Amino acid sequence: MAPTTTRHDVRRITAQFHIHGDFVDAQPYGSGHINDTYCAVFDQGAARVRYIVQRINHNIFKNPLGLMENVSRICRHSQAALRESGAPDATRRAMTLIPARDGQDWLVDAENNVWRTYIFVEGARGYDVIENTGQAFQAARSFGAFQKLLVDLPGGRLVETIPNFHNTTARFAAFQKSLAADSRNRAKDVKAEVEFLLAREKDCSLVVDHIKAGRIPERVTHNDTKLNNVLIDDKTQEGICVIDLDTSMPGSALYDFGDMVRTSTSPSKEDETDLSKVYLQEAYFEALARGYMSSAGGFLNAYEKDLLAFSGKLLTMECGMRFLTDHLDGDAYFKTARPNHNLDRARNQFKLVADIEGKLDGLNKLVAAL
Ligand code: ADP
Ligand code: GN1
Ligand code: MG
Repeated sequence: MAPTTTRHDVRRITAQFHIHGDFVDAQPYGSGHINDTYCAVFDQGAARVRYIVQRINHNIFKNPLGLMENVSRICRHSQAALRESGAPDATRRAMTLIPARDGQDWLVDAENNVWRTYIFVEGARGYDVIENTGQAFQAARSFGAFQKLLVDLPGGRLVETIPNFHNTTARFAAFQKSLAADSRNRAKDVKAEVEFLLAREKDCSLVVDHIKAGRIPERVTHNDTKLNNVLIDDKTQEGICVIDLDTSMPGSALYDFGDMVRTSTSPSKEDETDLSKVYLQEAYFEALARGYMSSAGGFLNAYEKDLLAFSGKLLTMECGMRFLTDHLDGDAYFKTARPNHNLDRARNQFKLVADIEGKLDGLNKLVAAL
């Protein structure tokens, strides 16, 4: 099982960042599957102030310093754009890194862990399960605006923090390799799931082939547009801040839209085991498509627009395949909280894929009508 959040000496870590006041407390925070995230509280006299302190999972991100250079460039560019536009409360609308005492935007500790500290975006939260179509519209508008903002990111191509991250052809090959190795002797229990994927091998290469042929352009994309990676303002319900920038790198607009469909159209969590509660709600898909087109519609080409609905099926299948692969590998990648957690997640995602398949024609019509 991949380790669940381990305790670190966050007081000692934060002492090496430019944070004013006295350390009060730090607790594990959020429901991310990858990094170790803490919320640290400081007493600054007039107020208690919270910070997000994260240890980058360097088993997954093999080049954490390259990753931090990406994140730093994106944060600075976003802050500059906000200041230029005169937007109020800029530190709530884009992530802001607190520098370490040596002036860098990150810290390398004695065990070679890479740490960073962000200003805590107060008065907003991310949702693991969507509550209304307004949230879908807002999340999609925010991720589209994020892509638009990064169209003119200065400083050259971003580092690929995980090469081939959404290369579904390569993901399929990795799945087949794990299946053949069957290192935990689990293949015998997942025959139906394996069949499900093998029957859909062709789908895996469609977008990758369009990209190779130049029909779908490379863009700077977020690549992890889970609903809980956009914070929604508690009062106004506006999508206020895109977070979790670790996979922001060259990608396809379709990866971002597809992962929104995966995480924002079903009424239950991605590890729900009652599969009757897992299905795509058309009204949520429509809200996503409208929100996304409102900010990204101006730069998408015809191929991208045509494949928006398909991308929902593709990214859901890809994620299910990654969960199943991790189950076969013995749960080495995603954090898990119970036995067969990754298998439950895979089954959940495949149910959603099957449901999207049945609705695809209608969804395509919906997009075309926009
Ligand atoms: P992971 O890659 O493990 O998903 P995230 O960067 O998404 O890590 O952070 C985990 C959680 O911490 C998020 O889901 C969110 O709830 C919270 N979080 C992260 N950054 C901030 C921030 N700047 N302000 C408030 N909450 C945050
Ligand atoms: C991980 O970090 P988090 O929890 O936002 C994963 C995504 C998956 C997602 C599935 C770097 O996202 O790719 O879609 O879990 N991130 C990485 O919930 O692998
Ligand atoms: Mg996250």
